Amino acid sequence: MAEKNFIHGRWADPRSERYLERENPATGETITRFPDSGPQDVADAVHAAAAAFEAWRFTPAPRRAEILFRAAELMQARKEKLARDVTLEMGKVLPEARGDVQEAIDMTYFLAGEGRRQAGQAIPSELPDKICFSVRQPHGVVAAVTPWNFPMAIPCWKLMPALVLGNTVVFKPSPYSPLSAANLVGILEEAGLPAGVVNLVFGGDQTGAALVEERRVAMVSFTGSLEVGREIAAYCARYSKRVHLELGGKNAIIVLDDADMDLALDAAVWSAFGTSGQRCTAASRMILEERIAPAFTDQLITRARALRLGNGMDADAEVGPLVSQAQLDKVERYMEIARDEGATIACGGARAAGDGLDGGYFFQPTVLADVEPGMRVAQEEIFGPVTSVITCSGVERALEINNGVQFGLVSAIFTRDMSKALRAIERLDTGIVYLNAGTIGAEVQLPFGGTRATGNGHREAGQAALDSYSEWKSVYIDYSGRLQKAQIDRSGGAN
Ligand code: UN1
Repeated sequence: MAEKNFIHGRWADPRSERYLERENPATGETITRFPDSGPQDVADAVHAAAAAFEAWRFTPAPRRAEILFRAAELMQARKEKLARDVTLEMGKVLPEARGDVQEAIDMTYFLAGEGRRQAGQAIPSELPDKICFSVRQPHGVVAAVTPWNFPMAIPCWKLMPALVLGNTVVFKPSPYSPLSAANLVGILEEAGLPAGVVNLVFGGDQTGAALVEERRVAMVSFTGSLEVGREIAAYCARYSKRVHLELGGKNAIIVLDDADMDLALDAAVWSAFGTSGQRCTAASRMILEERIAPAFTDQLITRARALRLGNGMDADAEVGPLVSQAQLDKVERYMEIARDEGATIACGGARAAGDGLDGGYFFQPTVLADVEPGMRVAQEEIFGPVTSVITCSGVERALEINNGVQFGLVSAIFTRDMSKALRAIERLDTGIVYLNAGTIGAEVQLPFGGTRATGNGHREAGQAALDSYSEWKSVYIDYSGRLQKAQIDRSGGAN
């Protein structure tokens, strides 16, 4: 079986004639082949998107949105099959894969609703007989370069706002999640999207780079690593391309000594080890107030040890594999780094084997203790089932440690003290803050994104997404019949 690119409404073999393979990360078995697209394929896709732009941008937004509604309905109808493909290709356990698809559905319905909103401002002029308003304009061709960890949800975060605003898209998914990409684009085709409005090119880093560098790409929306994101930002700055970046996190759960410990513990286990820690929003730090730290850490270790690793298709699996050998190697290297810096591997710390796990990329849920805030394991995004326990003297120090990393995606704090809670909400320097809930589980109707190195100030999701995928046009209509000069003609006021 081999996937095809989708260019100008047709499923096509790559002109490069090269293919890559994807394996099931739980078993190592090959599940599909897909194009390793070359510059010609990318150019064809961008050409198709550029050619489709004029007609699509002038299709009334509510009409565009109807296609999104249909796509959401199709996703809903096929939810189980879509979820199984997510598990098959990237390993998360089936209930989480269903959540991924549900988030894609939610986002698609939400943005379809924007077909009849997209409001601008109507605002007074400083001159008589003059009307002022603002409207949103699409950018043109949007390149959506997406990761594998939410292979249904994140493409929808990017494609749906782009489309409802009248942009056309070239979609380059991660080479680790080709099935979901083909499923999503197939659904958009079936929902009635005109040819060229969404194009799909499979490939690796070089395909992504060729897409970013295509002259007719007006905007790049990228979710992935900090290193690649910075390269994209630098390139886009040079050529005045719009850019949206989502580059990860080093999120913490703060537990103060008055917190509901059982609740905090449930949240810690779910946020640190859900999706095997492969979420931008994963809790990779636990910042614990000294008095409760020993007991909390002990229980966290007990809970981590009890988690059942397994193929995500198995009903009793709680934690699936990592996505790839490279990711497994990376997580393993961090165990060396942790030891070298003086941290203690309190549980886990190694690959998991036996019991049917041998063929997959499984890593044991890991708790690192004796971690200081400045250590690399407490500063760098690991993207695996690893969390670092850091102790602190009180809420002020907890906030300082929380904010003392380069990323700023999510913070969570557990406390029953309202003053401390409100103070923390104000001071936690992240794009998302949770009180008495873990770090994962953002909903589609609120802005999603982070401060500092996590992004470039843009947000996905919520109505904030509209700002990323459009720009404003301000319109002045003067019906006075004479030349009126703003700032200079000042009759009738205080002067
Ligand atoms: C991501 O990991 O990049 O809040 C996205 C959450 C999910 C989205 C995660 N709704 O964990």
